[in-house]
Amino acid sequence: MLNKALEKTRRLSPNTTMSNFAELKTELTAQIQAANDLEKLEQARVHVLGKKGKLTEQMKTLGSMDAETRKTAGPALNAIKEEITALIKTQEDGLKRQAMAEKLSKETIDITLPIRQEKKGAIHPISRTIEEMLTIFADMGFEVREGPDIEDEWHNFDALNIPEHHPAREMQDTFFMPSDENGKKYVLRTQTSGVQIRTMMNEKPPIRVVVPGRVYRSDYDMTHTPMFHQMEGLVIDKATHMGHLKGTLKAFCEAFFEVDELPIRFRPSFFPFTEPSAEVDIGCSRKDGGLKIGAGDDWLEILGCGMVHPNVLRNCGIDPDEYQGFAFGMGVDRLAMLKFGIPDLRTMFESDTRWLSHYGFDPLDPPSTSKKKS
Ligand code: 2U9
Repeated sequence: MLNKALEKTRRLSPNTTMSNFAELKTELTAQIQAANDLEKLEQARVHVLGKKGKLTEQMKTLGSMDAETRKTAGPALNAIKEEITALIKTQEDGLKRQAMAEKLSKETIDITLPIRQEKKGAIHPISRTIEEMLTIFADMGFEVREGPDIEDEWHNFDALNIPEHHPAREMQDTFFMPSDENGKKYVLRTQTSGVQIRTMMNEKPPIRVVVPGRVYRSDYDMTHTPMFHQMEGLVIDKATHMGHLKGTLKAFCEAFFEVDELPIRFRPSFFPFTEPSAEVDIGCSRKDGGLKIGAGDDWLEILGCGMVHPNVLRNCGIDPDEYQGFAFGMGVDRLAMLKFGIPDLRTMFESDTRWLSHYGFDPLDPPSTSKKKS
């Protein structure tokens, strides 16, 4: 069959070939236009452009034509192929539109049916606590800085005046990461302090920043998880002193726990990065197994703080004779547990939606510490 067709084409003059092609185009166009659904259109496409399709077979004859005939036949066949391909696409789009219109005309929506109850999400108590804390600090003029969870040893320990053999560096406490190709050592940050180091190195005082973020220590029980959240603060300015530190933290605690005249005490302590250092307790009562903040004759430790050690300032290129500063650090998760009465820290990270619907917050409900519009 094919050989006969080829033989016929070989013997045709260029003019005869062109009129044959015109006939072929009319025939193929009619076949495509006759397809009145997508299935028939696909059959027509295979019949024309498939491996053994009519047009494909014609294109195969080009190789056996004499050079003169091929000169006109080649471009003519390619033009037909392009037109037919475009026609198929147009036909397909039209049929698809038609099918969709038919489907839509048959579908009905019963707008009287009751809506399906959507599950409502909730804000995690830790996110809420961070939001509340940042609102309070922002009102006092602090800005937020953030940094990497994977920190190099210099930013996490050395710059903070933490000596080589300090227990905080011990394998038991710190998650060590593989060193890089130059032998530089990395850790999962044990505190967010590396961010303050970068801030001091990159910005000019006065500096007033708070740094919220995840930190990591190898520990696990009711009040410790290997990942937890901290918020640290740093103020660097001329003539900054302990009075500023005490005033700032008292104002923060009163706003956070929503207690006026909250009893607060500063106990001397030691941290390598601050001198002097203190731990801060707030007044509370522990009666009948319950904890009430702001009243009673007991104390509850809530954060650590101090004046930034001169060595830390020097490590960041700040002259301690010109600038002083104070710093503080607190565990966000512990503050959330205290404020919202959550007994076990581990439950915070179990992704249990029942727990979240109990302890979580309505996203539309603003934090209690937000300034009320007057
Ligand atoms: C720089 C200089 C000083 C941050 C500080 C504390 C005291 C502290 C703990 C609270 C509970 C960590 O999450 S916790 O276990 N933190 O007691 N943090 S002073 O001092 C800095 C930080 C950065 C450059």
